[in-house]
Amino acid sequence: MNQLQMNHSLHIVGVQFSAFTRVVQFCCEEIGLNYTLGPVVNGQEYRMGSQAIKPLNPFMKMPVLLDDGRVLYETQSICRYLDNTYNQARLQTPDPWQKAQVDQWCAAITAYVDKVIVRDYLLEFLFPKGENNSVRMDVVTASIPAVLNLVDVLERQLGEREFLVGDQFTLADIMLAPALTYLIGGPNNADLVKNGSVLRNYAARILARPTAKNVFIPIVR
Ligand SMILES: N[C@@H](CCC(=O)N[C@@H](CS)C(=O)NCC(=O)O)C(=O)O
Repeated sequence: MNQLQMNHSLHIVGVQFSAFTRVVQFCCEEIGLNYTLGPVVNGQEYRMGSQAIKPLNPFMKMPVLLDDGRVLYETQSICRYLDNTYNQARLQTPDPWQKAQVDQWCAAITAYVDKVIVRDYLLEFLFPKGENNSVRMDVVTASIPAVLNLVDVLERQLGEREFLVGDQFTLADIMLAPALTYLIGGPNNADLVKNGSVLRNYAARILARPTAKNVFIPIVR
């Protein structure tokens, strides 16, 4: 257990397959924190998207962090809090410009990567909304150009780099990992992220981290 965390209990209210919940979990794993994760706290179930979450998060989104009973929501804020409090901000780099780049990528990933890859593309396969719960292929087809554009943006940013920002693993890599690994493990993945490509090799490096093994597991619903 991380020394500073000795007397604190950390719980991530969320479901493990949720991409944003995985971000916070991956952050805890990278910092070496002791945490629990799940939608049930003291017998109360906080189902995804339900009104039950309102007392914890008025916007009814997961994840929510409970740190010794204190409540914090929004994935980026949770990760920064954990890194600042328990990790001497090592996942954000000491250099102000590099840190701004980390912040920029965290914001862009939250806004655009999540929308394009998770909401508009992958969720159609996970929760199909067509007739008799079939996948709406017209929706999938319409979403693919934006996915390909995003893959291109990420590949350009990575270039020859090992990590998304600068030369160290940061919160930006943590933020991207769940959506990216879902994309690479998902349908049409060989067409969307080519074998041997910069992005696929980067994802493989992230998945090879020892801290990834409890996070990037098959989906249990
Ligand atoms: N801005 C929020 C977004 C979190 C979010 O969209 N969570 C999803 C699960 S990955 C959720 O709670 N969805 C339920 C719903 O929208 O009803 C954050 O960054 O934490």
